[in-house]
Amino acid sequence: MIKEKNILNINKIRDDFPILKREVNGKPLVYFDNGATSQKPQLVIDVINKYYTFENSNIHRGIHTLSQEATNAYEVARKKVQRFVNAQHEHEIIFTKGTTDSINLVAASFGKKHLKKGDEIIISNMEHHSNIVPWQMICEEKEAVLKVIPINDKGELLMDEFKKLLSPKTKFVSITHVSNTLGTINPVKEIIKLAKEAGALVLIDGAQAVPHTKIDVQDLGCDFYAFSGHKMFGPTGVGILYGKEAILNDLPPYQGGGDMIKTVTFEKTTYNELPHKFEAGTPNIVGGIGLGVAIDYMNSIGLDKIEAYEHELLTYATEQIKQIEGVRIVGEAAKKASVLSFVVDGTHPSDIGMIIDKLGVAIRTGHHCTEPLMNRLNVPGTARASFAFYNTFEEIDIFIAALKRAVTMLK
Ligand code: C6P
Repeated sequence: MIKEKNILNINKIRDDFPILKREVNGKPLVYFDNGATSQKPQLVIDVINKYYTFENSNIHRGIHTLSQEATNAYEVARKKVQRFVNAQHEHEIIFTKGTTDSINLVAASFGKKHLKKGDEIIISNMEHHSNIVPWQMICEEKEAVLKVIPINDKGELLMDEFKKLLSPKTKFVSITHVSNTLGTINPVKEIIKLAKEAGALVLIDGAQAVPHTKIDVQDLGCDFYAFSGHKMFGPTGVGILYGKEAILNDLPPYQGGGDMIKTVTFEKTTYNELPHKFEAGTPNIVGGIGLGVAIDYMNSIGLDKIEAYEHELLTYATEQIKQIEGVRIVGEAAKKASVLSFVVDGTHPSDIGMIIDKLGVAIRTGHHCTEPLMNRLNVPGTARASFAFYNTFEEIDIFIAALKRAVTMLK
């Protein structure tokens, strides 16, 4: 039963997202593919337009006014990110291209300096490829071993198995906060505590958590936290790596180039201070600025309200979908974010996706870049509806009606 439909001023919020007014295949768009990327509010679109119209300049390089203004706007955005995740210092916030880039940075840099033959890295069975492949690559190079925390059939981590995997050989634990495919919210605080007791460093992949819940990296106690701007109402091509100051200082740079150096001679290069040491080359300047505006926007709504509202959406959608014969939910963890994955007996997920797209409903189908998870659950793929705070209960009704039609057609 839905307790509160009116946690948010939903009409006002929807007005802020121009794309939500468009039609797809002659029907009003119902956008339930927020896990892949979220839509952008007008404020973010406007700041990108304004930047290229009036302010465009390179940063950290020029003494002229435009360059200083652009540098200032970019560094203000960094401060907003710092406050948003409650990092202790703003130089602990590294701008990257996205979650994938952030994880690659850590795997390559940590691996290069600290990984030796026989060392172990722990990930889980529900990781996105972005949190598997970079670790496989560095393990192969260093002859280290990748260990995997198994899950139960509901899509929850087996914490006892995790404890058994931890040993003095464990050098790093890298785990997703929220599963993009199942919606499972993992007990990351406990994972971090256990990993730290074993002497390992910990990275949390926050790509699917940051858009839905308040993050406090100091409270979590993680060494690294990675996320993407485009899943949290900001632009594509920008993301964040939070890292603890002492640990970032200890790691070697990931890429060489402009901005990450102090001095260069042909004999020797010395590196810049944090955060610039990890930010080689001209960054996605407007991406960073746009991300800052997206953070302002989320703050103006309130993370608590976003979380509560999305919980209601998920509960309602789950109740409704369970009433359709032949539909099976994939991922029934006790704690879930607003992701609803499912399969329909005797049908292929992509057929479902294509039919409901004709009815204006956008969902994602396939393996969701989690092939090892699909193998574990013995499904080729799923259909996935993922909700954001601008979605409505009425849209869920449209989705359910479209899904019923698809199921009838395909049976
Ligand atoms: N998941 C999805 O539809 P990038 O592409 O770097 O912004 O994010 C990668 C990534 C890493 N971790 C998790 C948990 C993710 O969900 C994603 C992106 C999208 O589920 C696209 S595959």
